[in-house]
Amino acid sequence: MGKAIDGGIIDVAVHDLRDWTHDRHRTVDDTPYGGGAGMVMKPEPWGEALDALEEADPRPMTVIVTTPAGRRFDQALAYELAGKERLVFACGRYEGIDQRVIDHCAEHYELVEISLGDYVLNGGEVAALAITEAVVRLLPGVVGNPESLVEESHSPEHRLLEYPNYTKPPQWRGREVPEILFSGHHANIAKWRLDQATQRTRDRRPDLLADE
Ligand code: 6GU
Repeated sequence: MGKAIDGGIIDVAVHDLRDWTHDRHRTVDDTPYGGGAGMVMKPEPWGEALDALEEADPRPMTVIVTTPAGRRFDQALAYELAGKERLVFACGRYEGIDQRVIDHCAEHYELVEISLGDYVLNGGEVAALAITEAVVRLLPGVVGNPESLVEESHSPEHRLLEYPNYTKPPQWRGREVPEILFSGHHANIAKWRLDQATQRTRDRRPDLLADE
């Protein structure tokens, strides 16, 4: 992401939601209506923050709310987001954000609720970083060699896990590099790699082979 910023491909800003509070304690949460554990993020600071960001830049905002209840993040969604002009991550803390903020975003912006997977993070900040890194590396000029985007795991071209990689030295701690990789026979090497990728995927992620 640093390279993309330095190269002028993206710009990034971080905001503190408390900048849009007005009380002495800069309160962003409150107890849930209906009772229950934990705190819920108040709608007013979110509303003012989103208004301010909208006002500061004419580009259409795609608002991403990070939540374990969202659409599962994957490489296809990373490609979708890479096509957007302006991503705004709303990182919730505590038990969540008042639902009216989500509904407001759905009405006024393009909204995507995203989950990294079936586990719970305390806040959305780490998730936002992970999503950002997956998206930014897809932008032209960020990854050094664009071909490495084609062969990698989960690329839309093959949806297999990546084959194992080797580099020098040819022996290391008694372990050898597979002989085929020294053969110079590009067709055989490609076939071996496809076999390896297929076998790995069958062993580790059979779900990837099951659909389509
Ligand atoms: Cl995107 N956010 C939070 N807070 N927890 C998560 C998540 C996201 N994905 C899985 N758990």
